[in-house]
Amino acid sequence: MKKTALIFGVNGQDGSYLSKLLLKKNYNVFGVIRRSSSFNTSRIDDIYKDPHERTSFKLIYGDLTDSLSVLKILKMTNPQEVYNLAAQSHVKVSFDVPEYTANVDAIGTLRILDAIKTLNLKKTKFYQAGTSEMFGKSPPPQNELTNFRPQSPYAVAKLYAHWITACYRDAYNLFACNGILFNHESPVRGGTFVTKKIISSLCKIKEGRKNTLYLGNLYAKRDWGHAKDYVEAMWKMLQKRNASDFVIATGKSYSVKDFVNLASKELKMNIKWKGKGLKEIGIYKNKAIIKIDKKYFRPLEVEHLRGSYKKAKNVLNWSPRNSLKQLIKDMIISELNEVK
Ligand code: NAP
Ligand code: F7E
Repeated sequence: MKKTALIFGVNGQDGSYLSKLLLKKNYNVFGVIRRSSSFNTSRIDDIYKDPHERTSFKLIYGDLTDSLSVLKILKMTNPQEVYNLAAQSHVKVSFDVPEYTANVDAIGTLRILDAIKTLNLKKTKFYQAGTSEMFGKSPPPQNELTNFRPQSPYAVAKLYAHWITACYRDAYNLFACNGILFNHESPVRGGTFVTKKIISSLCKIKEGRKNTLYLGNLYAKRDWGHAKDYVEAMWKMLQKRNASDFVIATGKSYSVKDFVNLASKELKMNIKWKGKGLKEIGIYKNKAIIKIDKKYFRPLEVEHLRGSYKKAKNVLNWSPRNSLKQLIKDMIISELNEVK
């Protein structure tokens, strides 16, 4: 019997990788997309081009801010597995739209959980896309027992989602897991996240199609993994007999400046740094190609995230397969193809 999965956020970075993984595992996949005034399915369009996968992959309109649509979709699809990947996922933007972020990321999660409970879907397993941002100010290494000290409206909203998932699991005996995922990237990462922005700009600068890359805080450190590996961990969580919460990370961290240096090395661009603070610049072929713009700083910053994935390794037999170097290579190959 084919299993059915329902993915909220199907056209996002993770949704596109997870769809492909589940289709490979012979699932029927339903994905929820929002109505948009322009096409918003570029990350999943290739699935439609495959005549075999097209029959197992269906898109439905819905929105996490609309409980009627959430309830209707769960009733109609009656899935064995639900993945909630939908979110206003940009930390900086969450300071601009805090109420909307809470509505989607926090209450949106409640809407799905309550629909599962109300419809009495006893066999439905639920995955919640939690984040290392919830650790915020707690120093590394962070694991499942580390205190949450969120530093943004995004992280606070995700913290509500984390606890309401645990609450519904305990109160109503739902199979509900929280993944606490550290940053993960890929060639289809959104263009306003720092890794994609750096790679995309450096490739364009190298090809003579752009002059300057503007960045914010170069010294924040992140634990960056590959989205391809991380969606596999999501699936593994829902295959266990018991529901639990897991940190998914690589265990290594690098600063934004380290990331620029690694990417430029891969592109064979020799960048020299000069100056300090807002005056710091990156020089390539005698030109300042990297400058600091204070508009990219956040009202509060998370300085250092580095996760311990020991529990995932022991319980799920999961470890990251791709190194940061491999991730950067993947992103560069895809970007250069596009630029050219
Ligand atoms: P993403 O690329 O920004 O995708 C977010 C998805 O959510 C998109 O499909 C988006 O649709 C959808 N969405 C936004 N608002 C919605 C709404 N009101 N109703 C229904 N769908 C809505 O994010 P991602 O990187 O794939 O991340 C997936 C999930 O993991 C997110 O919840 C994110 O917060 C979380 N997370 C990500 C990371 C990471 O490093 N990538 C780490 C930890 C946790 P549109 O295309 O219409 O906007
Ligand atoms: O920033 C610094 C910035 O926006 C990373 C989301 O997927 O991962 C992501 O959140 C760091 C921060 O990711 C720029 O200040 C410097 O310290 O790529 P980011 P994020 O905020 O870590 C977590 C785990 C999630 O859950 C989120 O959904 O880079 N930084 N200069 C910059 N960041 C951006 N975006 N743009 C800059 O110009």
